Amino acid sequence: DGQIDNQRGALVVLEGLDRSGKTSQCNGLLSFLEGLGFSVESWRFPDRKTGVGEMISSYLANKSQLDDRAIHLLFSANRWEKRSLMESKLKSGTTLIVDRYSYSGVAFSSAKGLDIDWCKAPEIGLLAPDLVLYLDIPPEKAADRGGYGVEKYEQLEFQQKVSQHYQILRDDTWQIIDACLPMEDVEKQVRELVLDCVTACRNGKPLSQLWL
Ligand code: FDM
Repeated sequence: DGQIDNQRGALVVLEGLDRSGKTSQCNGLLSFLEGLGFSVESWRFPDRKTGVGEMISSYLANKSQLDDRAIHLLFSANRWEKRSLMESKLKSGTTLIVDRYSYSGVAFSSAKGLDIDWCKAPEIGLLAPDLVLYLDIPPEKAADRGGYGVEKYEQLEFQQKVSQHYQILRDDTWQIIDACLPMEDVEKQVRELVLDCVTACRNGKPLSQLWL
């Protein structure tokens, strides 16, 4: 229809512990929405391809050490360097499916003991997601799913702390999905929630900013 140019895309974020199934759901959503004819891209944070992303990647692989606050700010900078592209994509009608965002940033850093408000501060002004799908799984169950890799943070005790810190960040953009259900059931819920969200954005729901 004639209004197509004004219809913005949706900013959909998937969050959850390692091994909660985020990445599979992101991939599934991408092909589902493409199949329906929507303009859609799948993104992830950290974006390891930028200069900042390379520093993060080396830290996660235990190839470099950084102060807890320094790495926190790099994760945040990695989102800031993508902000304007994110905004132009959304405004031109492309829906973005994003694997991790500021909630990971705050949950992982505050789980190390950093003050939560300090952790949130550098995220203020980034684009707020229209929908956050939290794939909820007990840390012990996630650990059973083929185990963790070798990167920093992939240990049960730390994931338990992260899980608790995620709970503090829940807001009204969040939908909690039981990630222990069979994958097809998770996928069905995810699709329904995302379609509603995409529709609301096309119908003029305004873009907003984080934590204001
Ligand atoms: N992570 C991710 C953070 O600590 N802060 C952040 O801002 C983001 C986006 O990095 F353990 C952590 C979460 C995870 C690790 O993520 C790398 P992927 O999804 O495994 O690439």
